[in-house]
Amino acid sequence: MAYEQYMHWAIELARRGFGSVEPNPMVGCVIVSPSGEVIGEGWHKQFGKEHAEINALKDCRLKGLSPAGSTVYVTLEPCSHYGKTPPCAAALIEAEVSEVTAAMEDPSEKVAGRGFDMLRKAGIKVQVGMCREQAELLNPAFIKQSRRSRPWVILKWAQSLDGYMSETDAGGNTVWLTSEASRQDVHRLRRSCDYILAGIGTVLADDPMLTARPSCGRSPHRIILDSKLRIRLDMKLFQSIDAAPLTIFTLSNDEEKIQEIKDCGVDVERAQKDENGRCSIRGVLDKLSALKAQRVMVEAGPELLSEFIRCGLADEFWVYTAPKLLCSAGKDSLPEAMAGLPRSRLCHTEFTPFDKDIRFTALARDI
Ligand code: AOF
Ligand code: ZN
Repeated sequence: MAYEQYMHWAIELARRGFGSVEPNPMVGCVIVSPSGEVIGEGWHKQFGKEHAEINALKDCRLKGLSPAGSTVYVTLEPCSHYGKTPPCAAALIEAEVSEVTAAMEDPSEKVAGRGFDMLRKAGIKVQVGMCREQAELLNPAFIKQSRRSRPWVILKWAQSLDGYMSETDAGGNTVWLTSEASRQDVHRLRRSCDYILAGIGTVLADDPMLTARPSCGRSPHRIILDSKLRIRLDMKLFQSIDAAPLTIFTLSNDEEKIQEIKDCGVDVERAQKDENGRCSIRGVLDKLSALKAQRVMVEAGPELLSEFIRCGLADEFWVYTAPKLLCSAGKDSLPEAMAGLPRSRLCHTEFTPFDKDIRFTALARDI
């Protein structure tokens, strides 16, 4: 096996943590014997639980093999700190491995090169940078938050083949456009995010809960942009406060309604006004940055989605296309809302089938 193949496998293992490890990074690790045999595999499986290296060492020992003298391929610098778990660098030293090949440094303040220093001081050979770009793509939000203290914004929407976002039945109720498989995938995406943001238009039209189901212990904090405070207290968002916190950003001065909302255990924040007299999305993102938000998902209608794109605030896209033609020139037409936007230079595009739907994912720019 060429050496890069070991790192490719570690990257594949890392991906298995998606939707369970955040806000920690996804990390994978492969332990290779001097004869080139993979003797241990591990990945970070759940937030707060063992890191990838510890799981790989455990795997090795469970097979009755010794990691002494081996080479460790890991997608991120082994940590040096006592967090929810003891430092991985110390565990690798104790295991007497000979070499550590890491794809990238850990950019977070608490590690930032100290893991490599510990290993080198213990006489372990350290190499950094193998498959760096692919490893960085595993954790763009973690990297952006560590380096620039700004959240990573993911725009998600579902559409018909002809670019409409909602379908209504004869009674005027919104019906699902995409398959059950796509919807399950969306819930995993929600679990990977710390905040989920929607506009009041979507809330009034769909009465969504915006929680992750099943939550597996993690459902994003819900943010609603509602400049005129049109939200109603009987909406599902209010009935699911125990499942996930809810904050409403508004420009309204209706103190009575604000108090009523607050009495339900919901936070109400004053938004800044943008040039169109609506809640400023930049202002909201500034507030979320101050709260160290890492992954902010936007599940909104075409207007708010295109506003994020127009302002250059979108980092990543998740678009589910269902094999349906709605042919209804309704308000929720994406082509209309997005016409005139600067031509995007999407990169790292991927197409994945979900039952009869296609999921398209892309980054707005290179990381
Ligand atoms: C590693 N291997 O698999 C991961 C690392 O709170 P803790 O103890 O879980 O530490 C979380 C931090 O550890 C996280 O912010 C990142 O810097 C690093 N993640 N490090 O050696 C891993 N997931
Ligand atoms: Zn660690």
